[in-house]
Amino acid sequence: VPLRKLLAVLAALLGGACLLSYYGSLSGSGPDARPGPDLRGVNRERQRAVRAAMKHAWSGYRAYAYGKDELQPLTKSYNQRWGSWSITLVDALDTLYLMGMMDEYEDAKRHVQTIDFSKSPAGYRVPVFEMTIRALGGLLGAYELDNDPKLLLKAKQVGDTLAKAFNSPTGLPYSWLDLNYPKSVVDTSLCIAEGGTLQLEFKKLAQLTGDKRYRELAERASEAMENAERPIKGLYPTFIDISSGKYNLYSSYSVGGAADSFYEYLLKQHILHNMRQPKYGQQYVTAVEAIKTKLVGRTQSGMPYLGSITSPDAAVTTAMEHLACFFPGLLALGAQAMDRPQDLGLAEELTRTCYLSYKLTATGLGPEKFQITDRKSPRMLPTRVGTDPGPVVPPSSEEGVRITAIDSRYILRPETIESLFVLYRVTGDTKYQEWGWEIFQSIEKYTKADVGYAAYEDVGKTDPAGNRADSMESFFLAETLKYLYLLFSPTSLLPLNEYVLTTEAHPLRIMPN
Ligand code: DMJ
Repeated sequence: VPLRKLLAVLAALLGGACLLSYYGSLSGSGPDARPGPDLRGVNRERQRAVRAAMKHAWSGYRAYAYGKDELQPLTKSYNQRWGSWSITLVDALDTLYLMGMMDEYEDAKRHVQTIDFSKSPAGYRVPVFEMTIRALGGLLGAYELDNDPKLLLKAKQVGDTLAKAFNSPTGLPYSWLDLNYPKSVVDTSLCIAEGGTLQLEFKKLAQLTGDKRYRELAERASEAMENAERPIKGLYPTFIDISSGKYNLYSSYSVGGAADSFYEYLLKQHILHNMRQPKYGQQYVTAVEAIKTKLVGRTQSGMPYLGSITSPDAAVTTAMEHLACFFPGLLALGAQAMDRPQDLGLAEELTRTCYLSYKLTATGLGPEKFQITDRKSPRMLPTRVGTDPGPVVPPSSEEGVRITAIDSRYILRPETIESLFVLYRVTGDTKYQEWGWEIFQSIEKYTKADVGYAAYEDVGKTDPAGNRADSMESFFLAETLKYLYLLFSPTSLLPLNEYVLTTEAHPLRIMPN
């Protein structure tokens, strides 16, 4: 006990993460349990720099937007576009904790007690998916680290509010809730990310409260999505009708926005259940096989990207969304968790594509949507429908390809850094740390404002003053900075054989079954 105490005090003095296990344990098994890099070296410096970025983001929020939803960094003001649930503060709790910013954490935790998650302003419609991943996930993630029962009570309050959305004929949740009316807002169409990204949070809430009702709601939604008829085995149309439970067969198929985290939660539910409920693992594997065949395109020289299709036989589109850049990390996590080494090569190639989408712009920031083409033969390869693109030789140098922004904004999103983090954990290859450090420096150079960090309008333009936008999304603190911090930390900080990270990067302990 005295040694552990001493370590804890040392940890606090060093200003690193406050988790005793961070310093006190390198136990576990599997590739993820390798001892991490020496924190006295360059990664210690990098970790400090990321922590300083979090301090800057938080102190801006604290000074100009405390208790409000989002800081508006350029006008030094705030907005309440998330129903006045202090969303930045709630989403950032576990990042503060992990980085050992304990004064800020305790201060934020006190504020949480003042939020009434059963109410929202007149006329405001609560977005069920966003509030699940940001508010419920944020409170659960903090509770998993800190064990303060007051956090769990607040998580329960959020869960009880959001549970009202499942009151539909099919069990699929409504997208929006108006808490000032007796019923949910009745809408018909739901995207699969909305229906399939509640399961980790609701199942964890059921485990921690002992109330199985939350788990049943999540499972009923999953079953409705799994059992509805679909034309392509393993792929799910992006939209489903809430009342009939039928997919809209004219919607597109992709792993980008509106679909992304649906696929993520197939694998992550399997992991959360400690691999003891094989059906989610099987669904994930079937999905991955279909995604590899239908949604991976290649340039002439073989650089892969992730596009979308609009019908079973259509060619994959040539545009890739930043949002889809989470997928290489998921593939790598699945390669490890499902013992599918055959997925790792594609995971590495796609991570490189996402990294190049940053590296090859003028700012080193990645666009919201882009096309990757070869410099020599910029025409895209006609897509081979119905075949796994298979191994091909990538261009010999990074200069062999070009990035064209289709939507040139960078809104402080995390997905590429998330994949760098997972790839680093799974492969141990330190090039992912180097790539993450490059990206972090671009974030510092172009998006850091006097107060907080600001979204960027055009990654092709190097004039920060003319390109910063007055927005700092909560996921910048919840995800982008957390993944960067973890990338430079020992692997014993949130080992992936003990925790699963939600789509908003909130850590949940893997359950016994
Ligand atoms: C986050 O809120 C979540 O990762 C979500 O699943 C989609 N992407 C945003 C951040 O880009």
